[in-house]
Amino acid sequence: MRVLQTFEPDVSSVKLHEAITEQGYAVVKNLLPKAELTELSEQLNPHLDLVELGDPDPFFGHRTKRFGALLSRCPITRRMLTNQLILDTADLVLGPYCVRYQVNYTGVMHLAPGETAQTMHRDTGFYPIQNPSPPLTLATMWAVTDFTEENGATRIVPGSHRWTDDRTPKVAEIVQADMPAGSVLIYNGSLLHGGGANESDRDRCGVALHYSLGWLRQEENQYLAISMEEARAFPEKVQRLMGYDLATVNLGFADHKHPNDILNGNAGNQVGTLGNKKMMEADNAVRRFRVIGTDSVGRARIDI
Ligand SMILES: O=C(O)CCC(=O)C(=O)O
Ligand SMILES: [Fe+2]
Repeated sequence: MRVLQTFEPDVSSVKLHEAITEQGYAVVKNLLPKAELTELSEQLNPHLDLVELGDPDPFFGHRTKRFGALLSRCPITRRMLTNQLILDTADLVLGPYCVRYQVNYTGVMHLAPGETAQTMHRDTGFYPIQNPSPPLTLATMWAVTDFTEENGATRIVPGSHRWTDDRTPKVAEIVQADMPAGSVLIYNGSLLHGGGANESDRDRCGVALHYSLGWLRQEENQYLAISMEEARAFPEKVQRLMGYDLATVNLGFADHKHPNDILNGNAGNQVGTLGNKKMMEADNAVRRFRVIGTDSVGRARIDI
């Protein structure tokens, strides 16, 4: 069994960036303070109670409860989303490839006893970009309960974010993100991974908050998942991450006005600034993607 790459909460973002670049992931133990973990559970529970098991799609799991719109349903996730260590790490991982990164997905993955292992996949599978590619998304999976090998801790394949699409992992290449509640698994969305099998007699609960390059379509549509009225009351940092911001100069405006001004009712009737000199400079510094092949390659989901 390979050893899981785990860090203490005082780890630097530089170290995490290094680990994620090299191995595709890092685990930070106990990053969420106990009081916040309790608050998170309390905010999740009423919603979990309403979800029925039995999703017909095996990928989503017959014994897994899922729901999204977490920035609305669980206010504490707004704080988790803007955790400084995570944002500093996202700046380093995603920053070179976009002017702004954004929320890609928010959701709960709650595995009841008896759930089987999920198909190994890349979260970036729906973007028609061959692997290996530069980072497209950065995922965080926060352990709400302990994650153990027995209860279905996320299975990951270290280094697989650098693999080509046709490579299948061997069992010996898989590691489980065994971590205590309050810890977080941070991974490049191109890393092969999947939920584990829950062979324990307790639920395994995780909260996923994903980020993506600002010029990609978001997996969870934040503008529909959360009403504008509600988003208006969020901290501006959260609003901007949701997408109420320009992704770069002239990208993401509404009626030729800045989306954050539209949201907050500050746009007026004038055409707004759709980027400034600083943003243009940042845009010029973004690394360019170059297409080196156009072969048709299938979207790999691997049962292992
Ligand atoms: O539940 C997990 O540990 C991972 C789930 C996952 O990767 C997914 O649903 O995309
Ligand atoms: Fe996934």
